[in-house]
Amino acid sequence: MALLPIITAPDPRLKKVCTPVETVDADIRRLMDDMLETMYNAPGIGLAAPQVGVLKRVIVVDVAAEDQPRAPLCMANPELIWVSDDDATYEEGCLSLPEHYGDVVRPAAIKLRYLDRENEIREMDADGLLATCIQHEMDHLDGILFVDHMTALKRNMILRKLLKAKKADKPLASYATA
Ligand code: GNR
Ligand code: NI
Repeated sequence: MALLPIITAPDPRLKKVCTPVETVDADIRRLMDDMLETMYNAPGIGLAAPQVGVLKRVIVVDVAAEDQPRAPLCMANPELIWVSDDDATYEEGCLSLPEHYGDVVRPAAIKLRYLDRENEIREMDADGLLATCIQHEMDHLDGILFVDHMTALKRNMILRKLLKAKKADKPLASYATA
């Protein structure tokens, strides 16, 4: 297992539409395991492959409370097959937008289909924080960040601050080519 560096915005890799996984093989399983380790270490409740620079449709999630046993979920090619008419609003954060938070409205409950760590097709229902987190991770696979659900004013305020932070602690050459 390995800790992977997490990419922060602005970065072109966070804007890409990711490629479906053909088979969950040993390489994808290693990616899932490394992503889980990276997520727990951050700490976070979800992580999408593009956040670690891999443009594949892979996500990991664990919304179990800190005092509960771990409940990791590993998914390749997740697809929504139903969403509720009811919406829910959560204050979201993102490891790629560190120290910024904002309210996002999404369907309150979902049904999804995905390939699990053993390459088996699975379906599951989710609501509450789990539904929000899965939708947040699935957005990453299409190059969408939670700030893209907010007003342009709020989004640009956050992205400007993150760009400034990047410029402040990186030499000119590295962000010019990022
Ligand atoms: O750790 C995370 N917390 C979180 C809180 C509310 C809604 C979504 C999330 S996901 C985030 C980790 C992350 O950036 N995943 O992409
Ligand atoms: Ni995120």
